[in-house]
Amino acid sequence: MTLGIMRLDRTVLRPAAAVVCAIAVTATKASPQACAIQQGWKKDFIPADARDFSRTRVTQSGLYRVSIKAPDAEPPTGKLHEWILHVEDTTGVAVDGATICVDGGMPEHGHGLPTSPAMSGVPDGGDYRIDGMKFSMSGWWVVKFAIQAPAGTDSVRFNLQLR
Ligand SMILES: [Cu+2]
Repeated sequence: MTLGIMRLDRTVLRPAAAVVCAIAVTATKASPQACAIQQGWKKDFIPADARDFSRTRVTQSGLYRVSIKAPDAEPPTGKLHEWILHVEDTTGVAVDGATICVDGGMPEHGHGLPTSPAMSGVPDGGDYRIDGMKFSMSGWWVVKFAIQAPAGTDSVRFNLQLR
């Protein structure tokens, strides 16, 4: 079975997640706490018929509403690209000044993203640019964002089915 491989991957990928956080923190001079809650995506296994592929989702504790504004269509595989993530509170007011950490992977395969995406630039009207996104293959991917802002730290996950 693949259990042995998954366990190995988890061990190997932990330093990679720490690197993602370090980059994000350097870019925004924020505390590293926002990254601490993002490590659980591999345990969030969802059966195929129960996966929600919405582009807009409310964070786990209900603090923020997060949308993938770009790419418009299905993200490419095997190609470096950027995402624009929109963050607002649940009344629709844009949230600027957040620190966003990125993690993700394929729960069915036990591997993470091939790159270490991080937010870059200054958020504008609740829009955050995430650089360095890349998906190495087709299939079910989970991308998880940890969002730290004055209203609190929360996380949101998106499911993607890439062809
Ligand atoms: Cu895979």
